[in-house]
Amino acid sequence: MLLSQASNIGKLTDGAFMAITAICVALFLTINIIMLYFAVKYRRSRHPQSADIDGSVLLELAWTVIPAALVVFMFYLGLKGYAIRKDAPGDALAVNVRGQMWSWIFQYANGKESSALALPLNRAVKFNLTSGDVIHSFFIPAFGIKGDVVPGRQNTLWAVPIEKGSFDVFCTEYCGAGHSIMLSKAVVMDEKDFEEWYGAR
Ligand SMILES: [Cu+2]
Repeated sequence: MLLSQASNIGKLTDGAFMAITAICVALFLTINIIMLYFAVKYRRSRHPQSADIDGSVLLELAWTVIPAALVVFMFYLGLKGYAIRKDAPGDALAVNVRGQMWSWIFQYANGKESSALALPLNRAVKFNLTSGDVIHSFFIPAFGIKGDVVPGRQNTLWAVPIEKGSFDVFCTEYCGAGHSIMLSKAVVMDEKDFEEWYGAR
């Protein structure tokens, strides 16, 4: 799935991705159309003698300042999304995500453990990422979130699931022979169903 709209963060990620893609497409078309135009206009049959050009301050400023501003704008889009990812709401449901060769274990505040990630709909979830051995990476494409799972430190991510369903969970850091089977599911359910699941030990 190209779009990651099953969480609030995914919508932001997709927004930034689409904006950057639109800028790239616009630049690609502009540059190629101008190039074709000049290639035709100044073809050899009409301009057998080439001319010396001394440069143009205005043009040089334009092609320096405009791309620089675009780069800064794209950086800003990325930074904004990155900064938001670091600040989970205070009332977020905490889930410890433990990566190990080659499976995921999800631990909840009441001590419940699961190999699948059960989540309530429309409630913020904070993921505390820890590793039992080597470096892994926790990735839920449908949520638009991904974080390194590093031994000896705890990284965090958060998201609000906004769509019910079952979504793929991957490890995206090569971590050994079983890396490709290091899979799980994030199952987003109604609050009531989640409470039932959470309460059953
Ligand atoms: Cu892994």
